[in-house]
Amino acid sequence: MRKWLDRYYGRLRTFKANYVLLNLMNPARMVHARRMYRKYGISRSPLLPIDSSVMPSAGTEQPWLDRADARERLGRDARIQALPPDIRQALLQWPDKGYVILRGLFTAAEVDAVNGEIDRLVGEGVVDFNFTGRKIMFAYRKSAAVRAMANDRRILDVLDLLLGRRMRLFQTINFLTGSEQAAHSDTIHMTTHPLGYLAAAWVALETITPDNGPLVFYPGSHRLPYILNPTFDHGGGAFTIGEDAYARYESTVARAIEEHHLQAETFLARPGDVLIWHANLLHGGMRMSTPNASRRSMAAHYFAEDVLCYHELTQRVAWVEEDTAAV
Ligand SMILES: O=C(O)CCC(=O)C(=O)O
Repeated sequence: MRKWLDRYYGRLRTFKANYVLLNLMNPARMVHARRMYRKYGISRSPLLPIDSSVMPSAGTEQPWLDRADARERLGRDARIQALPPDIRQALLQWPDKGYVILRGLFTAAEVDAVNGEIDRLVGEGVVDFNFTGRKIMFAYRKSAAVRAMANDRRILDVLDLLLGRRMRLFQTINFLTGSEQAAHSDTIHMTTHPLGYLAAAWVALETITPDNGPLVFYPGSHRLPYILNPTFDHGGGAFTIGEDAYARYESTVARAIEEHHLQAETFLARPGDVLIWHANLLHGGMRMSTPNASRRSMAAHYFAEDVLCYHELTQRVAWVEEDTAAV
């Protein structure tokens, strides 16, 4: 039954009209998008399908650390100078590498609290795995401990500094095992206008070894051009999203990794370690060499509160809660 529903849901998701209908039925969730459409002069209804091909190009800006002089400006920044040397070093590599590692950010007690909450929520059926069978989406809405970790002020402060705007939580994903997800950039799923105002924080909730499917990432890949709908054959049409659009996207990314000779790194971590990555950093989940090994972790995605967030691949605006710190 579950498999049949998933397949049915999968097909349903290709019809753009469904999203228009869902948007129409959820006016409260469209408030942010409407405000951003006005702000950025996007002259079409936010109910309708959108992707980067219809975004205005005039006057769009880049995050300050994506610009050519990023390294120098960051080095001179007073906030960076005031940080302890290890954190300063970690942050200084952002413009070139596109990631920052913060070791030991969360205590064992904080990690245990989140793990306990996830077990409880899964056990009580309050949250469940999505169609991938590996991801528990939006658990922050159901648990104060998850919410507190995702909205940790130290993470938000780093994100605000790196992106140059006030960042806010959009979504959390909790894992009990590895995702084994192919390399991708978050911007294909959660796109912003202007581009680049998104980042993710990944928290190790147990020891991450080469065997339990660690996060894998490609340092420096964030500097490659964004791979978005106009730059690959996604197979979609006027009324439908390409049924295998994501597989086509993944092949395009795999080719880019090969062409640019990108070298993978893995995030081997202790519980409480955090890796923050750039909107366009290519990353995914390594194969689990021990099948179904436990790999408790949480990915949280954030975007700047005064930009438009939408879903490039499924061509719809994101539904944004007004306050993700207190749901
Ligand atoms: O945790 C993983 O294995 C991958 C996570 C990921 O790709 C993401 O959250 O964007």
